Amino acid sequence: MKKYKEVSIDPTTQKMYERAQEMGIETVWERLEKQQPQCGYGLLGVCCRNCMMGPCRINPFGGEPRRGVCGADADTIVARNLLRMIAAGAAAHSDHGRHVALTLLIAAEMAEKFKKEGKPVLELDNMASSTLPYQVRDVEKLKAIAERLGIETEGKTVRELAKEVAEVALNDFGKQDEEALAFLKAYLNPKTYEMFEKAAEKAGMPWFENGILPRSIDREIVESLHRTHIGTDHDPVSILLHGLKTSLGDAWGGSLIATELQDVLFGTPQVIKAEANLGVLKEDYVNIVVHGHEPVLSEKIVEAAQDPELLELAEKLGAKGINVVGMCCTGLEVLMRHGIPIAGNFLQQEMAIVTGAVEAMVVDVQCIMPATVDVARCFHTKIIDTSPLATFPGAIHIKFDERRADEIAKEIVKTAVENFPNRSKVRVEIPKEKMAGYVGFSVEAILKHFGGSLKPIEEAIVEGKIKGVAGLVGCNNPKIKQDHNHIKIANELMKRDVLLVGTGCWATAAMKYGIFLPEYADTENVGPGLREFVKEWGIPPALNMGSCVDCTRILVLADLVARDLNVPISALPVVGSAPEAMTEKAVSIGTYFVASGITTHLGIVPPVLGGPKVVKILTQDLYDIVGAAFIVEPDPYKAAKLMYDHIMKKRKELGI
Ligand code: XCC
Ligand code: SF4
Repeated sequence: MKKYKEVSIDPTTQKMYERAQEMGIETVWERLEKQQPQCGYGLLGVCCRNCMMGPCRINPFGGEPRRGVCGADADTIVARNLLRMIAAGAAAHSDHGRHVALTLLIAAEMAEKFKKEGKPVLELDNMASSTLPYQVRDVEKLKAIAERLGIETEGKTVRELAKEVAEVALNDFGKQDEEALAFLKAYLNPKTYEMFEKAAEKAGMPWFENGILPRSIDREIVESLHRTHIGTDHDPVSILLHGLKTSLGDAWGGSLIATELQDVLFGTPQVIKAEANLGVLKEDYVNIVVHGHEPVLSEKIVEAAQDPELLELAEKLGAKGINVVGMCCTGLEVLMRHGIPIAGNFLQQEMAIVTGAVEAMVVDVQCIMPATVDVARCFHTKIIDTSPLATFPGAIHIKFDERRADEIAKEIVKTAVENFPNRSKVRVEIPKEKMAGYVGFSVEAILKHFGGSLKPIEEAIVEGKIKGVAGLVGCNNPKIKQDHNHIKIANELMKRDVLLVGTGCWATAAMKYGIFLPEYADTENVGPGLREFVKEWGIPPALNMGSCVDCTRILVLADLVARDLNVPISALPVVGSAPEAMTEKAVSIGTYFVASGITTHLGIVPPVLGGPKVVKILTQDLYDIVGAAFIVEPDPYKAAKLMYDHIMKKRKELGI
């Protein structure tokens, strides 16, 4: 058993972890311990299970066996395994994006149907009718997207535009021509586009049509599985090039579509103050935790929790009200748009249940541990799974259907409310710690804050007040003390006058320790230049840009600067980092950052060290192919230094 201080730097996690131990509840940290020692072949990436002649593994010390039964060597196996990770990560993001595009289409089609049935026409044409399960909340953004995509907007209703934009998005998933994605073409600056076109040629593989420009989101994912099937692609260079291509289909396709169309449906985030950490759970309230990734669900739960009938029921059952809080990325979605408090990041999902104060944890897809069901059994908490593609044995299944979204969301909230009397009051212990912070820094909100352009940031960079920008993203991983590396790397960069933008579980971590408060600039963790800049503009030294699909907001921001300077993204003094990476999605994000030209640090060594050629490509050769590469460094201090050095190198190259 671990000491509580070893698992996390977060006092709420420490307390709840101790409590779990006292109660004999097994958590992620015990399960990790039981897995020790973890398989060395797996850690190095040299085991292959891609066919039934195997499983095969390569001797990492250079002796026999040097090849799998089919003859594949260590580099082939490592590259194939990595490509499969990228493909799975891209699939998760992109399927999420598809779901959003389908929701927009369904809403537009329902508006059309209702109109034919003689319901109020104007409201439906504007898609602002409350009879629709989903409306268009940001008409301006819808128009802006349509214009980028080259869709004629003149004289069209919101409904027609929504339908057309959704159709272009959906076409990007399954089209069969060789053209790059419509969304990529609409969003990417020409200089970076050119780099994508030429990347494969530079890598000595001119037969890659379109270079590493993705043709369709699904196709590149399918091709990843095809290439890695036994007896297909064996050259680590071409396998990895296709990895870049697949990840770019995520970045400039699936994830981008998710972010952009979520903004259309639910509103583009604007700066707003909110709170984070387990202290946001309320003793006298029905507590509902929305956990997972898709706001198509969590938005509706937030709405349903304001239903007067359900509020009345909650009071009747002895609660003061209904308190919806978030967890992981779907928590960030409702945090960014409505200031709904966020209870924690990935490693706090079990901890939230251990408070004994959660009536229901409502989950959709991704990053939800099946263990939540086991922990919930020790309390009255109900785990409610909602996605037809994610079922948890032992949970309550209330599967979601967008067409009946309101009805189902109410049913879910009612289930939670009715569970309130089952709470054992003596078994409730909510840690009091929580922290305020400003969130909602969409690209639009940033532009608005700086008076319509990024000039003030660019000038501060040129002057040297800010040395550059770092995009910090990604998960928690129990192999690292929770949030430790997130915060250390953040502080070390801010000390060196690097402005931070970030998403995902990093953003929740940063918020918990006050980094999203403008006052944080007064601490010793922020350098004098950055301090002066953020004080002048009244912003915190780090900007929360949202969930993990919102990493595309970081890309769009970088793209705008690249356009202003007429250079590819790779020329900018910008770096990325996933200090506590865990998921396959994080692998896809890291890869698409690098492919897009942003050198990216990983704080967890991915399973690639068994393939020396692969390691060389990822950490060196990619500089010549896409102008960026990976930095792998588990030590947060060294990592921050390496990232800073990269920023300074880019400044020098730009002559600033
Ligand atoms: Fe999951 Fe998105 Fe990672 Fe957190 S950061 S552990 S992916 S919730 Ni996206
Ligand atoms: Fe072994 Fe080759 Fe089959 Fe992989 S594909 S399991 S290396 S025989």
